[in-house]
Amino acid sequence: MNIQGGGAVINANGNTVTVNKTFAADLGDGGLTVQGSGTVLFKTAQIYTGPTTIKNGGTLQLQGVPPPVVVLNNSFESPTFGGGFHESTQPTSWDLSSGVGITSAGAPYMDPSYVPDGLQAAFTKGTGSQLGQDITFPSAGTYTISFYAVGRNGYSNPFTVSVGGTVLGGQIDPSQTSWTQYTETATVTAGVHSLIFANVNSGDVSVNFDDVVITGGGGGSNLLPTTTALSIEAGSTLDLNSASQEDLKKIPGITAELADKIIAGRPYLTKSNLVTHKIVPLAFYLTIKDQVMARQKAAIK
Ligand SMILES: [Ca+2]
Repeated sequence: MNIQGGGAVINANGNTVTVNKTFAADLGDGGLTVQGSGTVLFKTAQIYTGPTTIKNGGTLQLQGVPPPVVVLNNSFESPTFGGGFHESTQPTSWDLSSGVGITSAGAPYMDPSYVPDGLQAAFTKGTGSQLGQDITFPSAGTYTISFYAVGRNGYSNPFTVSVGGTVLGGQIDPSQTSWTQYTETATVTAGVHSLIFANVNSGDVSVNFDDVVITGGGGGSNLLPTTTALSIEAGSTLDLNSASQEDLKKIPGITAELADKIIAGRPYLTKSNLVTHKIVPLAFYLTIKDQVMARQKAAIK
């Protein structure tokens, strides 16, 4: 590594160079440049200032994406019913209060004739009814909790979602006729915190839930400094199998949603899997293909 122009320049010279060091603000404002053939593998988060530039055939590989957050039976498909509405039935791995259960595509009390994921969804019903699971968060940080909800038609159906006792985003009164995907953020310490969906309204009110997914967190999910501008010159690449959402978003045209889709679709045997696995349309792929690659050693799902 050379320090030049107020920043650091790393040339892997055809090898893979593993960087366990955190480049800090003392690099100056020249940022960091990766150039030449070979791969520079970052294993720790960086906090330098200035741009990140990958050029002259260099490859920057980012490792350290946090482990996924596991939500057991997140789609409420277990236990399996052949349809219908099953009150006071506990989905596997979830804790329920009374008056809750499992519903299915086409069941009564739910206007959409489908569920967003699979064949079944869970529901809470009446004041005080809750649906919850103890979630292990692998590291301190901010996580995104996404889920689908729809209320019973003809009723006001407010509910709250909380993590560790903190209500996220206030009361939600969902649509009564169509499933809506909600995303809430929770900042937590590492460890176990209860995720709870709770009915607020009284009376014969039910709210249906499906497809609970938790993503994000600390532990190196964003290895490049949040303030850095990433520029990738022709012939240089970012690794599809290891880059974080934040880093993928630095490629023009890649939104947060698309970055998440790319991450969810890992691993990629070849970058053209982006098209063959229907992650992006061919026309868009052609605009980014020279800025990405699919390294095989560090595929992290
Ligand atoms: Ca489901």
